Amino acid sequence: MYIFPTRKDQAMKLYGVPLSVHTRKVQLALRAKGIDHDLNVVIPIMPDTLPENWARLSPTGLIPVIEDGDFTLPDSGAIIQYLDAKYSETPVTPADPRLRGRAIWFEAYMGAFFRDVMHPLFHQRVVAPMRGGTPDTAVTDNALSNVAPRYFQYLEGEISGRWLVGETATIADISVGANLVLFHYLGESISAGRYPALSGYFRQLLTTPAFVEQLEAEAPFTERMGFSQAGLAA
Ligand SMILES: N[C@@H](CCC(=O)N[C@@H](CS)C(=O)NCC(=O)O)C(=O)O
Repeated sequence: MYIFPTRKDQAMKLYGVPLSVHTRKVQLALRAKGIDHDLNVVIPIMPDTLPENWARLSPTGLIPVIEDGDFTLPDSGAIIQYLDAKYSETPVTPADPRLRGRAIWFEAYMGAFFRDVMHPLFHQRVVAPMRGGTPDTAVTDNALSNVAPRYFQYLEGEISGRWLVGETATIADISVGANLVLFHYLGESISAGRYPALSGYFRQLLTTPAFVEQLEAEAPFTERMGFSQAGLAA
């Protein structure tokens, strides 16, 4: 029997923002593992949101970072490995060597998807207007028409069941889902005609308790920022 850790009195501190893919990744892992956390909103492009000791907390300046008692750690991948080692009774990284290798591979693959698709889209559609500029549609068109389809086609061929790897939710699913939520916030969607397996898999992922809880928790913030969850509705 699993004893789920609930530590309201000493909740882990997470620095990040709900709109961020990598903050969402850590939040989804925490929720899947049943671990409480307090989110401290830090938006790297807004200097007045940065804690005084930010340079020490985040050597790259990126979010997320956790503070667990006197221990701090940046980087979603490192944080999830830490959480899996500390709360090993509810793993999101499989123990089986092949499944483990594949789960970590998909996490890395979605890191590349973030770099090649989500980052340019987010930068053009959100950051540029915040800075008084206009989105460069050549960049967004390229990301959507030439780059994203390669990633989606690959994922389409890898999905054969409810979970991307093995018989339970893993960091692979968390990584795909965390990215695709932002993809939808930005007004895009996964074509069910072109990618039926990926689209169905993602829809099912959204019904899992960790995703339901996460979307509910981030809604007030993302709605205030003008993003809608309508495209994520069943
Ligand atoms: N490898 C890092 C990537 C973190 C990352 O790219 N964070 C983004 C938000 S999702 C960020 O901090 N962007 C702010 C910036 O680029 O200044 C991780 O997995 O945590």
